[in-house]
This record gives sequence, structure tokens and C-alpha cells, in this order.
Amino acid sequence: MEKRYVVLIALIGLLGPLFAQQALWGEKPVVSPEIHKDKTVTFRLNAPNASRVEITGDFLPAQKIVSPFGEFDGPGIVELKKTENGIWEYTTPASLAPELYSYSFLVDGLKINDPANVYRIRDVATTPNVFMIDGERADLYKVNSVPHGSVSRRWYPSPKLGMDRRLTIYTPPGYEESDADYPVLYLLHGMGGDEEAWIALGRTSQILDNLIASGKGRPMIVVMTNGNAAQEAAPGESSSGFTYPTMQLPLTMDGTFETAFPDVVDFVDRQYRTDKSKQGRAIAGLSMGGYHSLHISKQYPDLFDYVGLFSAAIFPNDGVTSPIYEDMDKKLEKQFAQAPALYWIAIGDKDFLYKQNQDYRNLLNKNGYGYVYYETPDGHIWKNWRIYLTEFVPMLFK
Ligand code: FER
Repeated sequence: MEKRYVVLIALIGLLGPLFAQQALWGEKPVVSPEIHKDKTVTFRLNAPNASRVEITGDFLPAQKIVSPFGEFDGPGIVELKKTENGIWEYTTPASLAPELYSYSFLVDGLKINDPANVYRIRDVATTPNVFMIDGERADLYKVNSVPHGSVSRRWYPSPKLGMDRRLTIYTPPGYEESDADYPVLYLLHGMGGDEEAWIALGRTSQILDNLIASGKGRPMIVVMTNGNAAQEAAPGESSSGFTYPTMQLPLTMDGTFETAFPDVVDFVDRQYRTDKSKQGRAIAGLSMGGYHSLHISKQYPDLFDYVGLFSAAIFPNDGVTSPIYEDMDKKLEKQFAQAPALYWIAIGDKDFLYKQNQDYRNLLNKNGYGYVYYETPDGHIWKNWRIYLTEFVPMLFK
């Protein structure tokens, strides 16, 4: 080959990466987090001029947080120690249990991400770093060498809300190659969340792939809606642009989303090969999504045979009126007249909604309505919602 071509090819080889990525010179400053063989973890931050560096995360002993909903256990905080070279360090005193954990640094009081860890998952308006300790149930949250389902974002027409709206949909491995009909789980997020919540922090596609591969879960479609009736889609994904995510959206928990829910089922049943019987449909959600699941399933008693209330809000707030919330007793009577195949209530023993759930269970008990109750430690946190999904899916469509 002519010399100039050799030089040209060498140049292309050298310059290629320039076009492949913008952050060419973004060097990795330190290793953080470093997960050791014994499952202790070291966090590091290169900040020679900082006077105080702390880490806050859900792997640390919980601390009391005061919120508008009351006091609850929030992520703990601990200080890092400055080493000679200006790198701050903290190593957990004991090995961590298998889990998907989140954390952030505080540098002189300013909350920042760990620049050495690119893994961040948005939770409403925060984007904490995440890391995984493998093993036990947490292996269901990992991508393993098993057949994978497909995840897509679809826009569906909602005539009742007068807009096109976005949802996330998981179809199980084999869906594209088969001509079978599949049962459908409708899986709803909490306040401030959107159609990205369950697929991101909720690890839905990993959990479903793994449960289906082990034979514990039936192959099913999972539909993750956006439960904020004022939104077309998640912040940044709608025609409103890069709006700031907020928990205080209009048209939430006022009956609007519940009223429009049949639009979702219509779309899914039109566009996918679904089992269109009540026996082939489940609805579950966390917190506000549990509230939606409760009220949708009793409003449309012929739609869902499986209902999951994960740390659910139960009763409408004072002053909220909607036909959806009227005649609750009569609607429950109708729903439980043909007992659901599964009515599952799960909550953490430190959840601020624990008392509401107890009151609701008393109401169900008094009327002899059958349900299954599952209680875990801890409060209103994603760890519990992932656990609930791994427990709920194996009980569906059996
Ligand atoms: C309430 C209880 C729970 C409420 C909202 C929630 C607006 C939802 C919390 C969540 O989805 O995390 O009284 O009122």
C-alpha cells in the first residue's frame, strides 16, 4: 500500500474516537465506588480544596427526615476522611447486603454526584448515583444471561384527556416470534413519578426477564403509564420541553387519571396480542399508583382480576370530590362480589401510610373481603417497591 494511504488510515484510526464521543478527555479521577470482595465498599472523591465531604445514601443507617407528610426515616449521612493526596475516602465498616443502593456526596454542604460513577437514576427531581451489591433477591435486579424482553415507549391517544400520551411497555422474550395472546400487568408509579419510574429505579425489565427465565413468572406484557393527567409524558419527553420535575402537579389524585384509564386498556388491547379477559389483567402500583390501582379496579370491576397495592395511599384527601370516589362501599361490594383472584396489600412497617392501610384492612375484614397482606421492614422507599414487584409477579395469571 502506498505510504500516504497508510498514514491516512492511521490518522482515521487516531481521530475516529473524536467523532465517536464528545467527552474524550474526561479522565476518571479516582475509583469510586470500589466494591471489595467482602462486599464492603469504598467511596472516594478528589477534592483537595474542600473542607468537609460527606456521603448520604440508603446504605447508611437511616436518619429522621421531617417532610410535609410527617417524619420518616431518610438516608443517613457520614463524613469522608481526607487522605494525604487530597482524596477523600469512606469505607463501610461492614459488608453491605445485596441491594441496589443510591447515594450522593455533600461537599461543604453542596449535594453533588460522584464524578467517578456514571450510573445515576432519576427519582422525581434528584439523580442520585447508584451501585449494586449482587446476590440473593438483588440478582433479580441485574441483567443476567437469560432471554430478554423488549421495552418500548409508545404514544397512545387519550380521547378522555384530549391528548396523546406516552407510556412504557415491556413485551416478554418470544413475544415477537409467537402468535400467542399474553396477559397484561398495568404497573403504576407514585407521586412525582412518570412512565420512566418503574423501568428505571423499579428494574421492571430485569425483574420480569429473570422471573420469566426461572419459570417463577408467566410471560406477560407490562404497561407502565404516566399517572399525571396534566402531563403528556415524563419531564423532558413531552412538548412542554425540559420542565423541572415536581411532586405538585395539577390533576393528580382527583379522579381524572382513573376516569381516563380505559383509554390505556383500549390502546393496549388494540395494538398488542393481549388476553382480553378479566383473568388476563392485573393492576398494581406504588403509593399514588396504589391509590390509582385501588380506585380504578373498583370503578371498573370487570377489568382486573389481580390487584396490587404497594405502600398505597388509600382514601382521597379532604375536600377532593370526584364520581370516582363516591359510593366507595357500594363499589367495593360489587368488586368483591366476584372475588378478585388476588387482592394484595403490601407495606413497610415504617411507612407514613401504614395507618391508612391498617384502616383499609379493617374495612375489608369487617366486610369479609378476601385479600393477602405482606409486610416488610422500612418505609416509603424503592427497595420495598422492587421487593413487592418480585413477590407479586409470581402470583399472577396462575
Ligand atoms: C397523601 C398520601 C400519599 C397524598 C399523596 C400521597 C397528596 C402519595 C405519595 C406518593 O405517591 O409517594 O395524602 O396527598
